[in-house]
Amino acid sequence: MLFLTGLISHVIQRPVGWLSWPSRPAGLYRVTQGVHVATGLASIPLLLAKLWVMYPHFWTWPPVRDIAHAVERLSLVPLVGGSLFMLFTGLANVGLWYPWNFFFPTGHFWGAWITIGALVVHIGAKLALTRSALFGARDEPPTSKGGISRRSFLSVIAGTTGLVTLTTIGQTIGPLKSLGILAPRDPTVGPQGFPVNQSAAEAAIARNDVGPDYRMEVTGGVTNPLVLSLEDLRGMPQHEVILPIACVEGWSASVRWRGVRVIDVLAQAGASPDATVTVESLQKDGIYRTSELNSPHAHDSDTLLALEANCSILDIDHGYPVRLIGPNRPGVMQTKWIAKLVVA
Ligand SMILES: Nc1nc2c(c(=O)[nH]1)N[C@H]1C(S)=C(S)[C@@H](COP(=O)(O)O)O[C@H]1N2
Ligand SMILES: [Mo]
Repeated sequence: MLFLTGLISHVIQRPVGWLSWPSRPAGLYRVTQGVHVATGLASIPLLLAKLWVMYPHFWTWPPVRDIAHAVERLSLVPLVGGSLFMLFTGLANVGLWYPWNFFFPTGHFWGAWITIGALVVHIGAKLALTRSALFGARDEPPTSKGGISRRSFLSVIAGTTGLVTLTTIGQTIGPLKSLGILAPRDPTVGPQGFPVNQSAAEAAIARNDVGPDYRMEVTGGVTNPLVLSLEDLRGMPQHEVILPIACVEGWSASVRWRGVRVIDVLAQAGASPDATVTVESLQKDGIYRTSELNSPHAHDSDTLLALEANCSILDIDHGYPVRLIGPNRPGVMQTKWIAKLVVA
């Protein structure tokens, strides 16, 4: 589950030819990513408990009995190392803490393949061992640990896992909000009633860039390139839609957006009906300054160039003057402070 939901998030952000992530259902990514982060957090006590129980077995003698046993033991290095790496990097990312010098998504992605590969090898070797154990001596699992019974040990672990889940999913699931004491974000706190990820100051957006001289360009493969002022955009038909910002860090918040449909702008520019679009920000650097609208996302009537959130003009930290908002997209692809739409 953890592996699959993670893979989904990865593939959406780095599109591959054979998969075009749909724009519907609008809240799907919110669910897959919420599940990813919640199951990841819940796995932490499970992994620690498993290591605690297995620890004495790491030192058994002789270290290797036969080939299957050697494979099983060797696979533990990437399995244990990988699992610890995945849960640590995931937790740190949720806490916006990066005590390493690789790019988090890349490291977390390759770590996942190593861990899952090691798990498959480990289970394969274990099956071979179990089969031979049926005919030979048996390796009894520990029935108690430091004086506590197996049963109470298991209930402590189940309890801890449940507690972690209850105290963190409140960041997404409204009715559990009051229990969310360990939740890294409160989805209701921030300008206009929802959180900010990367403020205008952090993105080095200058006041000047978003003043009266602001223009949004529509260029690339179009018959009628556009240069639109904020007034031009306000003069076009406005649409309202309630869509979540669903951040990869696991929090999400529903917001009422108002603005211009991307399809209306594409039609005015004379883009082809299967056009894809690169959305570019005024932000000068940083990896999240652009995002791709694949064809289903570019042509969804709920994909907006938002000018307002929750019934007031966008706060500069939420992307004033214009930000992208579309159904079923990861937060990182809801580009703020739009400068340009480049059509392909
Ligand atoms: N230009 C730009 N747009 C951006 C980002 C960014 O760093 N730069 N961060 C993204 C991320 S990770 C998220 S979760 C959403 C958050 O939007 P909000 O700050 O309005 O809640 O904006 C996205 N848009
Ligand atoms: Mo995000």
